Amino acid sequence: MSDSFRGAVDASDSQLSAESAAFRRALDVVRAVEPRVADAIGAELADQRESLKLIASENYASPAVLLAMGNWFSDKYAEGTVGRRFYAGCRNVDTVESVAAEHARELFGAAHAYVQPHSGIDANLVAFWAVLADRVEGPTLRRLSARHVNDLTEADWAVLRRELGDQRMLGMSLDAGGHLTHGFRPNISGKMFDQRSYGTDPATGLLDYAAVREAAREFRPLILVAGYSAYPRLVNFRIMREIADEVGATFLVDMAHFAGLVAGKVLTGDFDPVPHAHIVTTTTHKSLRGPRGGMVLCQPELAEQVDRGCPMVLGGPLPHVMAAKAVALAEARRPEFGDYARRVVDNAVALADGLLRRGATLVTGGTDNHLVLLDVAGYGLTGRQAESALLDAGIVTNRNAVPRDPNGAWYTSGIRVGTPALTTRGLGVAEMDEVAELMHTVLSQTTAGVGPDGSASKARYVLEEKVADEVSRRASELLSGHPLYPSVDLG
Ligand code: DSN
Repeated sequence: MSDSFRGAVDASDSQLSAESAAFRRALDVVRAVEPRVADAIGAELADQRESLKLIASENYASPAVLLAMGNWFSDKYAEGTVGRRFYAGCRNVDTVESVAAEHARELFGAAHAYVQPHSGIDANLVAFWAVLADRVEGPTLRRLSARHVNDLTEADWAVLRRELGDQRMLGMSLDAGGHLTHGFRPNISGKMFDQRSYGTDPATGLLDYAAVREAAREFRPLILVAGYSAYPRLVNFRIMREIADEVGATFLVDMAHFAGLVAGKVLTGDFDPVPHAHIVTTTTHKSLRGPRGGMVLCQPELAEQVDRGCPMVLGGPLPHVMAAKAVALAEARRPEFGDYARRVVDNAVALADGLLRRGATLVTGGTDNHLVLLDVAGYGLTGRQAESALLDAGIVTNRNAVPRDPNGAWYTSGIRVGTPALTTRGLGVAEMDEVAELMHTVLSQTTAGVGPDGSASKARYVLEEKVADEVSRRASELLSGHPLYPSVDLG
């Protein structure tokens, strides 16, 4: 495993064997009850070891993070917050929640951290409700802010819906790389808010701050959202905050994708959202390399409302996951994590360069962060065809819309790739050229297929088995130099 990962878990030889023993025995216990589950867990490790994981939102958590989740905290209810629970017996939950929040505050330089959200969507919902409660005037909202949500009657809810009215949210458009939870219809945020989006410059693919300012002046949103899941460049949060201030908006940044780059101090100054935003949301499992989950950081004036996240919009906290968040955040405070974050970006730039040299088209022409967005139309493919062909060759990616995508959000014209996982595994800049070569080989040798009636298909494709097999062999060879979880031998 990579030096950075060794550093992150500080693994000595004796710990390595301890990890093998821990996972083996845990699986034996599971196997005694339901062997199919134990087998699937083992098979998942084997699959992850064998595939070239380029999904930009995935990573590999350390054994310490994984082990922190499998314990008795899973049995505990702990609605409420530290020291103010709706259940008795939460003293140990209070400990892990406090430790996780302390690490989060220190790591990100945040005034307040709320570590209960179960996912990024949940973190955003907590943040949206906190802003609504803080900003929207109305007697029912005020009562809601002051009391337990269960105290509201049906009549209260009817009044509340009227009070909320059509609050406005301005966020990045989905096809420019924004996220569903930033006010789009398939998500509840699209029903809670009257949403408008800002896109990117058609010529450069870059965020156009003048256009954002113009949209904000015209639309006057309650919340201005920045953050993305498929934009390969940096966002200047200082400028975005200036725009928010000019129109009286609360500035919210969803840093789910790049939290690890903020934690590792690769994104600083204007590019660090924490000093500029009123409220920041994130997941903990992407570039931050923690357990699956979410988190909210905010300025002091929003802290009380944010802490009402459970039970306002969240189910009972997951104390076992908060324990794992605490471990991951402690790991991210180590100097090695800064090296890791820098190498994530170096690798993404090297991968982009390798693809460009082979003639690929990249949205914005490259990357400044952890992800690269390929427009695969140049290969004569849809994103769906490219994703499937790459998977046949052991390369795991996901299809993604590109700006103004003619194939829509289902078939798409793009493939999004990211380097957080391969960097954890220890691959470096030199190996990114081979990854680019493997991807290009598959994409250039795949052709679009036809449907049963002979018409062009957006899903079917043709890739010779021998090409897929050869790429798969080369990918395995590349990965064999960087074994995944070498400290874990399931036997
Ligand atoms: N599903 C995540 C991603 O892949 O980017 C975002 O929620």
